[in-house]
Amino acid sequence: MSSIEMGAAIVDALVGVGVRDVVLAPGSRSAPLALAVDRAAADHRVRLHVRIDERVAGFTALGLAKAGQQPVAVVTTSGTAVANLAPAAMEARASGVPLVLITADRPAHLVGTGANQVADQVGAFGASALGVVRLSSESGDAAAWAAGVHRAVTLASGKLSGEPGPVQLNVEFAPPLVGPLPAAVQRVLDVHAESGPTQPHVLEHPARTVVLAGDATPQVGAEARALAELTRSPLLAEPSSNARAGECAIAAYREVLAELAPEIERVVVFGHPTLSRPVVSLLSRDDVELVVVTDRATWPDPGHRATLVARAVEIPTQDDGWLDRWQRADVRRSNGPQQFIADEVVSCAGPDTNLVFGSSSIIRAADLSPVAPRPPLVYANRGVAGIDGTVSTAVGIGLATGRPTTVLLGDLTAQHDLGGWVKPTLEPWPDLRVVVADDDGGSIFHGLEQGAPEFDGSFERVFGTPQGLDLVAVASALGWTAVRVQDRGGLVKALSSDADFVVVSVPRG
Ligand SMILES: Cc1ncc(C[n+]2csc(CCOP(=O)(O)OP(=O)(O)O)c2C)c(N)n1
Repeated sequence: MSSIEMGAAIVDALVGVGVRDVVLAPGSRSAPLALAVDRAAADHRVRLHVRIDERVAGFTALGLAKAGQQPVAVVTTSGTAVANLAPAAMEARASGVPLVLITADRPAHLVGTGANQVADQVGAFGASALGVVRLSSESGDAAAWAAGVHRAVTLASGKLSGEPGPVQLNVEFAPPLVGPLPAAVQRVLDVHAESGPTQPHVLEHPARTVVLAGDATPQVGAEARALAELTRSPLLAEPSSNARAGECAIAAYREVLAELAPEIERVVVFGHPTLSRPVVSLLSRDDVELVVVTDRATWPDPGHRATLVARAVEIPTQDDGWLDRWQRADVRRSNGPQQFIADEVVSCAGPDTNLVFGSSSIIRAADLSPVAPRPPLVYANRGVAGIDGTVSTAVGIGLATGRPTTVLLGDLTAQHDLGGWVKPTLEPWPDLRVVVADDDGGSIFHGLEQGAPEFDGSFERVFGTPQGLDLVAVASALGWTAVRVQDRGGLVKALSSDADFVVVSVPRG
């Protein structure tokens, strides 16, 4: 894909999301945008205003947006041109005026090389900008670039956040910068900020639908479950979705997708799904209508396919046979070494307790565990899925809720937060139990590309990273009642004992 295509896609997306005015200052790097916006103006799809001084351009855009009460885009070339938008950005932030600051850039590999008119301009507006969206002609496609524009304009509009202001859209263009423009494409994203639980956005046309619930708060999880049950839709719920309950929840959905995904026509997403590749491919399909339900100002759409973002939706009830087929296909096929640990801990956690998952294999095992009849409240740091701070997070959750809390995590994840095992003597401490799936190293990597036999020679040292630590000895030294168990029977016994630190030995793989 080329810079010319990216320039055209950006302008098409601006038009599609409702931007009516674009202010442009001339330059070379921004040429793909200049040509595309000139065509859009000639076609009466936008009003174009050209100013030679970027500071003038910025304030002109500010005036247009202030009085028009709609997001306005202002386009500059790379280098100091960008910095000239700073005064207007500062004013726009303070007075809540929606501006999209489109700053053309050179490819990132040129920053710091002495190449002409290159500065490190990402984040140039500092605290004035509500956010930065970055695009490059060297990665992504027209759908991805349009999705970036939709995010930038929605964020600037304050539609979902209630906080309008300036957003930087930094776009790297690699040569060639000019050429014949592709045909204009209408790319529409509906953002329904006015919808909500009492006034959902109504989708009338029938489509074979699944409700997909990623990591979410208990409230959002309950909404996902309620929508699935009301409409008899299969519910594909990750362990920390707080929706993995009830008869619509398909426990082994990740595996069932292999059979039934081709028939899905609409996905309604709640929360932040991150756990499995079958879900990522579902969310990337262009023959699936992707509806995102969110109460946040940003929304998950890694495949750049969302067509509707709303705070709540109403969808038609599904044909009887659809849910039935998912339920009949809901049979787990795989059984990895950590599976029994996830199954037992999930089934033992009562409804008035918290269950906190570490990242890596264990939460993916729980993603195949049977649906618990009365599940606990579930938490996980899935924002960026780090293996750091998991015990400490669980301590915070236990303290905030006052409920008994179990944290289930891998051995490296546990060791990463060794400082979090220390119980401060003068501080309140929650009712907390730690359960470690101990396979002495990172098993997740065995299932990824680096687990292939050709990397065997390097695997243990740079991916597996076994530490050989006696976790029970360390935990005991820190005052925990720690035990090691070797199998399911031992785990069941330990979970009904007083032990607050349970290490389960499992083979890696
Ligand atoms: C802070 C941080 N560092 C590194 C990673 C990369 N990473 C992901 S999983 C993993 C290994 C986790 O091992 P373990 O906790 O034993 O779980 P297992 O893979 O065995 O299930 C690492 C290093 C990360 N996600 N977060």
